[in-house]
Amino acid sequence: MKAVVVNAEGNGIEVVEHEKPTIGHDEALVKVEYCGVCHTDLHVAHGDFGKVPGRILGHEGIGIVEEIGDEVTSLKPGDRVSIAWFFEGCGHCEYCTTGRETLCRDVKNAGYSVDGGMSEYAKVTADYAVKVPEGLDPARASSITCAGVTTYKALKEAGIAPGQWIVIFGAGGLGNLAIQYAKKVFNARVVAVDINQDKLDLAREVGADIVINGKETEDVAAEIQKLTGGCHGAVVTAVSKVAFNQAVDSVRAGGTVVAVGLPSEYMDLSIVKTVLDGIRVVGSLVGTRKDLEEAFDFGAQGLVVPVVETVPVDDAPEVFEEMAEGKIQGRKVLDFSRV
Ligand code: 8ID
Ligand code: ZN
Repeated sequence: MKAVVVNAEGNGIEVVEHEKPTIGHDEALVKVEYCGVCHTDLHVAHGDFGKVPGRILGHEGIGIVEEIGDEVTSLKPGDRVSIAWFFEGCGHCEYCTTGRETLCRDVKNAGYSVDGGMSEYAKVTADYAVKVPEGLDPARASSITCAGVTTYKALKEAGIAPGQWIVIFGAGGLGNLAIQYAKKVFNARVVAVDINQDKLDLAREVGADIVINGKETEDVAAEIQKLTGGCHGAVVTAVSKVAFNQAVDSVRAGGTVVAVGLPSEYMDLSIVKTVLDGIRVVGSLVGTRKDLEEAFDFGAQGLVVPVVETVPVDDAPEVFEEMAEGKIQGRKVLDFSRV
């Protein structure tokens, strides 16, 4: 079967012919239809979290269950399911038992610590694969499997209430969905910041009330303070410490900054401002199975419509290059249904 893997040097990707997986008692074999390319795949391919040569990439996978192990009761052949970054937790640690399963210390992550969704067939731990509801287009569902659930969860972490201001830094794959969830699900007022004008045009189209070009605006945080009186929350999906620092200065006293993007850098944090303004800075990692079920449901209701372009699997190397150069609008999704 065809698969997109990290190359032997652990610093890039290649499309290869790969052995089809075999499943264990608690697993299911999925015939993959679509898998989106997330910026995290680029970090993994470049070894930003440690080199993983030979690993099948992908954690925005969607496909149809073809076969189930003899102990599986939660799925049946024909079900449409996700292959997500949160692939499996231990099920019994303090995180798994308190609604914070993505923080499990023995977690498995698709496309990083175990093989992921960028292949014609993938295996999943059946109880951890989330079913895709009827009426949700599978290519669009692929984007919700990471970009959607991650930003939906980040907005929950921001504690944003209807009518309040949220600023989204980075309006790429994650950011454009963050804007949609913020607007349509949380009923917030939304500022979008990006350094590429095409991303801001899309941000406007999907509902941002205010857009700010970080390259052309001298003091982004001051502008946000002037226009909104300070945002109640910020979600940072940009892959740059500049945006993290601007986010801290963009929120009002009592505001929450949710860190989502993964640049390999440190952010500056004024201790005095953090203390005197009572600012909360929190990290947020994808979402639980329940979060994904909810995020899918808002997609199925048509409240959130991921912007996707499907491309042939052989185009994967170009897609990764385009992502590195910031040229993609929404998501490019590898189409395994046509392999
Ligand atoms: O669970 C998580 N925390 C999680 C889940 C999924 C993805 C984290 N991520 C991480 C990815 O690993 C990546 O580091 O979130 C980051 C964004 O992923 P993405 O949305 O898939 O990447 P993208 O489509 O390339 O979008 C990034 C956007 O940031 C803008 C770019 O123009 C682009 O639109 N951007 C950059 I780079 N620097 C900026 C800046 N200084 C900026 N926008 C505003 N200010
Ligand atoms: Zn991702």
